[in-house]
Parts: sequence; structure tokens; C-alpha cells
Amino acid sequence: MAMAVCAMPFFAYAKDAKNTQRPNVIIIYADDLGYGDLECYGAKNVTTPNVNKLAKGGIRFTNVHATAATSTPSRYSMLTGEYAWRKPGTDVAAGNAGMIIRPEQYTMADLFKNAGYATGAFGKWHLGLGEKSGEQDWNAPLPVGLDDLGFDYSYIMAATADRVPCVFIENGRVANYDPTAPIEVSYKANFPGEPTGRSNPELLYNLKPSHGHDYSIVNGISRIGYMKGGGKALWKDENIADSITAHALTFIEQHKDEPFFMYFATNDVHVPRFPHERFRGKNKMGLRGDAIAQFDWSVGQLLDQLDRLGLSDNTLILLSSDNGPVVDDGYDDRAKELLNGHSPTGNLRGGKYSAFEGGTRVPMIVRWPARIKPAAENDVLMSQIDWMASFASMLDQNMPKGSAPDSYNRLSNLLGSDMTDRPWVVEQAADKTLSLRTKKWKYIEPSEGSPMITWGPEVETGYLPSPQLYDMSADNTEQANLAEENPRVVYDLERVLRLVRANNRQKLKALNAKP
Ligand code: NG6
Ligand code: CA
Repeated sequence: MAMAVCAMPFFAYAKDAKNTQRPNVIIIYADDLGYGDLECYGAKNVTTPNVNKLAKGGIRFTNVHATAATSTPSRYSMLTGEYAWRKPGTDVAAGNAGMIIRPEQYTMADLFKNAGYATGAFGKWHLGLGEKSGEQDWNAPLPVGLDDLGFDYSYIMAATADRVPCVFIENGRVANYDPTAPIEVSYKANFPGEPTGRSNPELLYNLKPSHGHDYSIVNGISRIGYMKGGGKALWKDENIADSITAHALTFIEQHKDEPFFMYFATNDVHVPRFPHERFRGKNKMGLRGDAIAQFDWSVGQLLDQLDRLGLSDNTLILLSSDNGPVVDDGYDDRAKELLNGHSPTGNLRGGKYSAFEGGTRVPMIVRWPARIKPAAENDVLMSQIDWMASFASMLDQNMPKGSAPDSYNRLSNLLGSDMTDRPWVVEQAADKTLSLRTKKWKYIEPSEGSPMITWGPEVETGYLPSPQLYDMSADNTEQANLAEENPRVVYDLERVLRLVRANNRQKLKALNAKP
């Protein structure tokens, strides 16, 4: 693949001073890592020296938003450039969901592949696999997978560590498949005779649930969903970061002589948090702090590998998170009790799941030594939805008509050469309530949901039956609802949101509200 590519005519960057050489691109996508969870974003009680190093050599952004406050919709939008709320079936996916991005869709991986890159995906997937939900045969190659979405190579977890099946899938097949222990998965009924967290709590030797997560037991931890078999293919939670990282390091080595795109999606710091013992028990915040340290270690491994191979200078690394943080997300890891003054959201209101800023404002660091001038801080308003069109611009690639319909080219923002804010950013809460953020305002549309998450996590949702309007230039607290005093602003923002929903680019342009 790569060879054919070198000869392709699009490789004509010499004429364009902005692209002297195609960079390798690595997206490091953390899971549930909050705006305040890294040392360089003000975290307490945990050091993240490798991420600090990355930030020091690049740009640390302070006003970047994931498109959604949960994983599946956020990842869907980021990888396709289409808001997940446009597409049914993009809510938090079960471990046996059918593949949500369809093979005919144009993805970020397709984009890089068409530009001649080697492409690889590592770690958390959570966007479904196979043709149809619940009907996968995990003992055979899956009929559709990431190779249909532009990834040459993949080593992934089907969903999350708290959902079965608890095995890695390598290029569409269970890795280390154990023929003596055929795999069965169901999200409806248990398999006769199999223990669960609910019926056999004495078997939970690693972690116990605090809410939910009391179905099948793997590695002394009960999960969501039922699973039987797996044998030696079953993962051990304490080795997940090591496995993902080792495969990623190999991929870099293998592709050191050609441009590569790597989607490196960590399991950290999602629940169940059970890092390797070299991190466990080391942090005063307990397992959640240990998981942040493990995340930082993974980042360090990638940086070291790039240094070792002489690739650091021309590799663009983009580090961010899929949604905001949560402390108790269903396992008794004492994350809340042990915070010791640390604020995972960096004192933003809400958190994972919510319409408030804590749901979607996430860290973002971009480093590309060959091109980017380091900057300690950059507060330009941005959304992850634009990564795709921005990379298309960087690669001089036209995307097929109709693809990435919500993604705009903001490459100059990403590279720090343009400080023009995106005029508005759309954020999706867990119940699909939408918010519209401008640099100054945050508008949350009316919704009927409960003010607190109802199933366990202690998170304010930001749902209210009347419109909410917060002045984000005054502070970030989202405490004083100014909607009643500012009906005109509410009207204007509602109108923009309506036009975004209708994807009416012309009217948005006429309103001068296009991104
Ligand atoms: C919730 C899970 C939570 C987490 C979340 C998805 C329960 C009780 N809670 O339903 O633990 O898995 O889904 O998180 O099941 S995400 O980051 O992948 O979106
Ligand atoms: Ca997540």
C-alpha cells in the first residue's frame, strides 16, 4: 500500500510551503479523562511528566470540546465528521452492537489511507463490530470490521473494559483465540451455570461493582453483559495498557519509513480501573489516580519510541479525551472518597453525561515540532468535529461529497496559527440534549430529564425544562442562568442550533454564523 502511494501525484507538497513533509499523525484519545485530570491542566495529587513534556513541545488548548458527553457518540462524530445525534443507534453501545459506522461511510482512517498512510487503531473501540447486533460469532472472523473503515491494522477492545466480550480483537478475529473455550456473548440472558457478580460476589477478587456491572465475571471483576468461554484469550485488566501500548509501538516500528496514522484509544481512565501493579497503590487518589499515571506512562512509551526512531520531529500528536470525567461510574474503587482536593473537571460544572461544560470540555494538546510553535496556552474555541476536515486540508485531500457533513477545516486553529474562535460549538449530553457554546455564551436547550443522573454516578445533568444561558466570559461556573434577562441572545442561539440541526449551511452563512 505504502509503495504505491509514494508514486502518487498528490504528494506534491513542495509547492505548498505549509506542507513540506507529510507528518505521521497519532491521535491519543483518552477515555473519561477530565479537563482537570492532567498535571499541566492543574491536576492535584498526580504527576503526568510525559504529558507535560508533550505540552511543553506543543500547544496546550483550554477551550476544546468533544462532541458528546459519552463515548460512542463522541467517537462516532470524531471519526466521521458527522454529529452522532443525526444518526440513530449511536448511543453508548453494548459490547455486541453491530458496527455503527457502516463500511460505505467515509472515515478519518479512509482519509489517511487515501492519502497514502498506513493506518492503525488500538485500544477502545466502542463503535460496534460485525453485521448485526447480538449475532456475531466471536469464534470466527467477523464479516465486517475496521478494515472496512480504512484501518489497515487494528488491535481493539470491542467496547469498553466494563462490557463483555473481554477479549482483544485483532484484525477482526479474537486475538490469542482459544479453541478449547468457545466464546458466547449475550446481553439478554445468562448461560446456564455461569457465575455472575450478583449471584457469586465471593468471586470478585479484584473489584466489586458499586452500581450495575453485576453480570459475568472475568478476572475477578463483574461486567455488563453475559459471556462464556474465552479461555486464554480473556484479558487481564492489569495488562490492558501494556498490551495496547506494545502493539502500538510495534506498529510505529513497522511503519517508520512511511507516513502512518494511528488512533491510540486508551482504556484509561474508564472503569473498571485496575491498572498494572507497578502503578496500583502508588497514588493517594487510589485507583483513579493510578489509572491517570498509567495513561501518562503509555504516552511516554509512544514519545520514547518516536524519539528512538527519529520520528518525533515530523509526527503530529493530538492528545485529547472522548468526554468529561466521572468518579464513581459503577465500581467500588473509592475514586470519590480519595479525591483529596483534586477536581477531575478542573472545577467545571457537571461531568461525564452532562450538558454542563464538565461533560464535553476536555484537554487537547497538539505537538508537531517540525511545524508548530509551542505555546503554553491557547484558548481558541474548537470542537473535535473539525479534526476530520482539518486533516483533509492538511493532506490536500478532497473528501467525497456528503461525507463529514459537520466538519469544517480549522487546521490553522489546530496548528496555532489562527486564533479565530469557531463561532459556535454543539455539545451533546447523554440524553441528547444539545447545547450551543460560543466564546461568550453557553445555551442549553430545554429538556425534561432529571437534574441528576439517575442510575448511580453523582453528576448534575444540566437538564432543565426552560432554556439556560450562561455567560462564559464572566466565569466558567454555569451558575447564573441569564436566559430571562437576555431573550434576544437566547433567540439567536436557538436559531443557530435549529439551522445546525437542519444542516442549513446557507442560512448559517447568511447569519454569519458559519464555523
Ligand atoms: C454506563 C455504565 C458506565 C459506563 C458508561 C459508558 C452502568 C451502570 N454504567 O451505562 O459504567 O460504561 O455507560 O461510558 O452500566 S463511556 O465512556 O463508554 O461512554
Ligand atoms: Ca468515555
